Amino acid sequence: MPIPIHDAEALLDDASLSRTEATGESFPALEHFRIQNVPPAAYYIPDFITKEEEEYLLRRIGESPQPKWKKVGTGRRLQYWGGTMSKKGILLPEPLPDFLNEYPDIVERIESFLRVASSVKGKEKMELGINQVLINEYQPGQGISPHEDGPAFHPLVATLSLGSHTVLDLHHYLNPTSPSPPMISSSPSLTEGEMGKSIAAIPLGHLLLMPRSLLVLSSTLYTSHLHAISSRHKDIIVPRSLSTPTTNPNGAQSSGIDEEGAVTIANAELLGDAEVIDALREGKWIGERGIRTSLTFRRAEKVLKGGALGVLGNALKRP
Ligand SMILES: O=C(O)CCC(=O)C(=O)O
Repeated sequence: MPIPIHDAEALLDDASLSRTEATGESFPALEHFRIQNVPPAAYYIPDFITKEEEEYLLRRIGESPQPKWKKVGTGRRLQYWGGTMSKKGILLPEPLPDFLNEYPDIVERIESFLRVASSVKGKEKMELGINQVLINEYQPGQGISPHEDGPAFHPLVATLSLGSHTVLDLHHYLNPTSPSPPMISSSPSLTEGEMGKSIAAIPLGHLLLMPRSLLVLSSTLYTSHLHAISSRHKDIIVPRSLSTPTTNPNGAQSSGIDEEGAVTIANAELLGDAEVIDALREGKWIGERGIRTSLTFRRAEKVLKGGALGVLGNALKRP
């Protein structure tokens, strides 16, 4: 059973905890959170923040000025903090707001969690260096089509879920000989080079993301796979033993969706949620979706020097 991050201090005698040198904070080793049965590498950390922190963040996000929100896709709303990307994939930086890097300082919590939890002898520490936070708000029935976050960002992202659960689908590209039915990518969020590539219609895995959890995607799951959220009002999850798994070309298990739309999830062992675990033991868990707000923490690799003012400065420069 995973240890909620904010309770980790209570378990200091656990030899698998890593401790930060700077603050003395401790975290369970990252390997505890690795999601099995999906390509490398995804980590699911339940209860990364407390209920009070979740309420506070939702309130502060809700108080953002109206023009900060953009409507996209099927009506979901999004906001960027830390700056926006130029057409050439360069971040025009702006300072992050206090609710992200002062209280509850999620940015630093994620950075130190990754650094400390990944610090294993002989292995490179995971460093993110967050400089942009993308906030998505989904009403029940809204989702996001399969996409990659693209090469403008460091191939490691962390997503915090607030308010409601969702199910994230992981997709792969088809190779020409693959038997799985294709869907042709035409999503504008795909990077230019990926447009027109066929995507397997059957996801290779599903992840249940509960409120307050953190999902970390890295390595090939970032660089050569896609992720999506289907537009549903409710999710039906069944235990793996009740589904008929199929094998995709990567050799990973695909969980088929049955007539009712029930799916199996790859992160069931990591959920740490008694209600879901009990329901799965009984045969299925049904979750009505509420409004879900997700915060995606990432690092744009190229940043304009001098910030957004630099652009203005350059524009005003005389020849
Ligand atoms: O809401 C999420 O969990 C995913 C968001 C996402 O993939 C995106 O905005 O690119």
